[in-house]
Amino acid sequence: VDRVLRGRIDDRFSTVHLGGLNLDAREARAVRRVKILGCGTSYHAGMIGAQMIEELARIPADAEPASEFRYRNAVVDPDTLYVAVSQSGETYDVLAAVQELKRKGARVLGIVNVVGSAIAREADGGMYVHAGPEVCVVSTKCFTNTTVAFALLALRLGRTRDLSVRDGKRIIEGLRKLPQQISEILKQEEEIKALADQFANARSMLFIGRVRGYPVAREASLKLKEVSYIHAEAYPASELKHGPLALIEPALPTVAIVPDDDLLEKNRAAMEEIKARSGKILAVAHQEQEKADHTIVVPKNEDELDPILMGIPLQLLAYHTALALGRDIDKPRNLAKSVTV
Ligand code: F1P
Repeated sequence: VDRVLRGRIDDRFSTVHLGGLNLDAREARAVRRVKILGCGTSYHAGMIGAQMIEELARIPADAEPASEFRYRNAVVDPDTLYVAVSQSGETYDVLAAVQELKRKGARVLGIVNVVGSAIAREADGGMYVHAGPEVCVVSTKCFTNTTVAFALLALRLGRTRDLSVRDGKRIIEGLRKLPQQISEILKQEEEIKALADQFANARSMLFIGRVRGYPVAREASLKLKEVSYIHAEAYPASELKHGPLALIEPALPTVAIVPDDDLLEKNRAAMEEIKARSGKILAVAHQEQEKADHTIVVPKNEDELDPILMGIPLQLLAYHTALALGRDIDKPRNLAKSVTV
């Protein structure tokens, strides 16, 4: 995170790599919509990015799996800014989507980790996320850094729009707090390991989150699947009552993302529904949650930046659950460092 932030807030992107954003103030103002494409973890980081862009720049934004986008003859719109996200920079579904977009005349930015990779070379501009060359198959640091890069992109777009100077400063201060806050979360590793030892017996787990918490729930469920091979499903908390409540029973633990924001009471009500059906709950929250059997308390940041921190303890939970089950975390089965077909 330090590496993404260092110099990149103050220089207003002028020296950010991949050629920089390659988007002057007039062009940034002309963007009517942002469409983010990525696969797996990168798609989830893009979901967080889309929310940041809507909240901070008030530009309609959404994320879609590149693997779907490339097959559906999508409308390519000249006023849309496309952003391709990839840790490896080689994922074929993302690359194919970028090439198709470029053929149709779209402007495509890349948010990529591996320097000089295929997607970085194809993109019209963008950012490297500096998550290090040692990244393993399962993306963790890169997820965090990509979300930080999106916060910077949202600020950059917001500066040409509705973002007030006060809000801009507030977010920059928040970003600067992240490295320290992440260290605080990592200090809870022993406690998280003890929880993981309990969850290693589960056959399946449910992850819920609402709005900002939903991409976090999705990513946490993907991490658990990838490294522990425990079945996990992520649901928007608001969709629980539209079907999945039928699944709740003591043998299906739920991980609930419960940030201290204006949706706190709604999220508490969702936990109550689960408790009423004897479901076990692990909450990730900014304060102890009475309805939960366990709470992992994470430091509070600005509301828009909370998702960056809330995924980290759940990466650790997946890691320790996999370790408890004797899985090979660095070489998860059926998973490649970059999916090139
Ligand atoms: C995308 C991805 C990863 C996942 C695994 C397979 O990779 O789905 O999120 O953890 O490595 O590929 P990338 O495009 O971000 O390199």
